[in-house]
Amino acid sequence: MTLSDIRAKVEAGQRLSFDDGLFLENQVDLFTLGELANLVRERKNGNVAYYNVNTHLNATNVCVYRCVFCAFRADLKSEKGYVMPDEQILHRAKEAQERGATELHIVGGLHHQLPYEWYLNVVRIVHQHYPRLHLKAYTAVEWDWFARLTGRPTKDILAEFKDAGLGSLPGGGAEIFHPEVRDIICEHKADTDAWLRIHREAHELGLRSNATMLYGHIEKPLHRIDHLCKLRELQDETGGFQTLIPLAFHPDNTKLGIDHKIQKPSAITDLRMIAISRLMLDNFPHIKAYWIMLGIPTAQLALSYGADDIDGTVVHEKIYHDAGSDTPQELTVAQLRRLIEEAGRVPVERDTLYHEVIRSERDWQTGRQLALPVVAV
Ligand code: V47
Ligand code: SF4
Repeated sequence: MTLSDIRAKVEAGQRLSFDDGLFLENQVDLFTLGELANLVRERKNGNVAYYNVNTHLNATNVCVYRCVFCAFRADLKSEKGYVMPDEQILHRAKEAQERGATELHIVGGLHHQLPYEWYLNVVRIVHQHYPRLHLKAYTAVEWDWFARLTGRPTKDILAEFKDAGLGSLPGGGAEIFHPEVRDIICEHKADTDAWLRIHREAHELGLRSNATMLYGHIEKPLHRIDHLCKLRELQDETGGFQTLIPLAFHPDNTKLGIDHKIQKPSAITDLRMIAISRLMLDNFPHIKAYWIMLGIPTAQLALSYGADDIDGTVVHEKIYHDAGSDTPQELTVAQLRRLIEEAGRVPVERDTLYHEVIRSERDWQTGRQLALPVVAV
């Protein structure tokens, strides 16, 4: 295999193999990766870069699990631990609505004592009071926890939440699927089969979802390519994934960072991950450069290395800021648009399901569907 073979495949829109992926990882320089990934990116999404107006809600940080990469979690009795009362949750949703947000991104810890009904209630009350907010809620790890709490199948639980107002699933909890890594960084929580099964079930129920990959710690190129191939396989089956968000490990305040003396990945690694993800995931419509995690300059560059989305205004972010991120908590729409334009792309506001948002001030309407997934659910 040579670079020209891979280039020919990319130009012809053909799928890259696992071995092609390893070749990209081990033998191809950043600029060539960027050139090839940009070809795919522009073929799929033209010159557009998407953003959305959203807010995060982490209703509790208390967590029974102890993923060694996580600086967000708190022990049950720790001073750092919190559980938001309903009033605070509704206040956060009200604030989001008043700012013109179209989406609330809801994830958190798996609390030792809170019952299943508490998590359901979060979605139910927010949806009842603010039905226009799309609720992108709970990772596969949380759905797996709800099944453990109730003894019920995850698909039933997803269906119950959908009736209560759940709009889609975020991509968290995927980390690295390969057991050589997963067994070290988060051996106790939902395993790979569970993560993939839950996303399959969500897609079967007509819910769309995102996927993530946590890189820049103890994983090797083969683990990352294996991860991407597993996601691609499920997407072939269901077509329900919208975007992959490659997540750079932030080591501050984490056991993994301290034990393995890990430095935050460099901008070069970040851009390589974005480009390789774009090249391997031929059936994912979007690749997201999450600005909170990458920092603004790298997120801007990523828009020329395969990414077509930079996530949203965000406002209240804890997972990365607890782990040492020095990005701001919030970007205004004007700032998001300017950073996209500066990168030479055309900013387009999207809703969670990639419909265009047509806005006059804080009022908004949903427009046409943008860049659909390749396979219909
Ligand atoms: O699953 C936790 C990661 C994820 C650290 O779906 C860390 O649109 C780096 O999934 N360093 C949660 N990463 C965040 C997430 C996400 C973010 C933005 C958009 C979407 C979406 C999803 O954060 C976790 C884990 O992989 N994470 N701690 C850390 N120290
Ligand atoms: Fe808990 Fe999620 Fe942190 Fe793991 S990553 S310790 S499941 S909050």
